[in-house]
Amino acid sequence: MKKAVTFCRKVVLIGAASALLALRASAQMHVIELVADSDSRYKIAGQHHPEITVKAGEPVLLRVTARRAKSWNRDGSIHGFTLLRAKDRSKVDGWNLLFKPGTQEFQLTAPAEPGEYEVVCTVICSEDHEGMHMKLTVLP
Ligand SMILES: [Cu+2]
Repeated sequence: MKKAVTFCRKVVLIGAASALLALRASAQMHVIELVADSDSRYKIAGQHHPEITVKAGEPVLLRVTARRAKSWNRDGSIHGFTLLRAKDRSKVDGWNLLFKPGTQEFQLTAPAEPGEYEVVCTVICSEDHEGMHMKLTVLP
C-alpha cells in the first residue's frame, strides 16, 4: 500500500514537472492568434489590416480559429495557409497548412531568411478566395 502511494506521488511530481516545462516552452514561443474567417479573410484581433511579423528562426505557435465560408475541400479543409517568398512566390517548407472548422494549433519555425513573405489561402473557399492573403515579415 505504501509503495503504491509513493509511486502515485512520483507520477504527480513528474506530471507537474512536465507541465512546467511545457509552460516554459510556450513562454519562449511567439504565439500568433489568427482567424481564417467565413468572409474569406484572415483576421488578427486589434489589427485593421492584418500582418504577421516574426524573427528569423524563432519558434512560432500559430493558433487558428477557422470559420467555414461558402465552399471547402473534400477532405474537410475550409481554408489554407501557405507561405510564399514575396520575391519569387516560391513556397516555404513547413508552412503549408490546412484548417478544419474550429480552433487548431501549429508549431512552426519562422523562416531563416529575413524579408517579405506572403500568406495565401490554398482552399477555394468562396468566389472571393483570391482576396484571402496577408503579408508576413521576417526580421533579422
Ligand atoms: Cu480561404
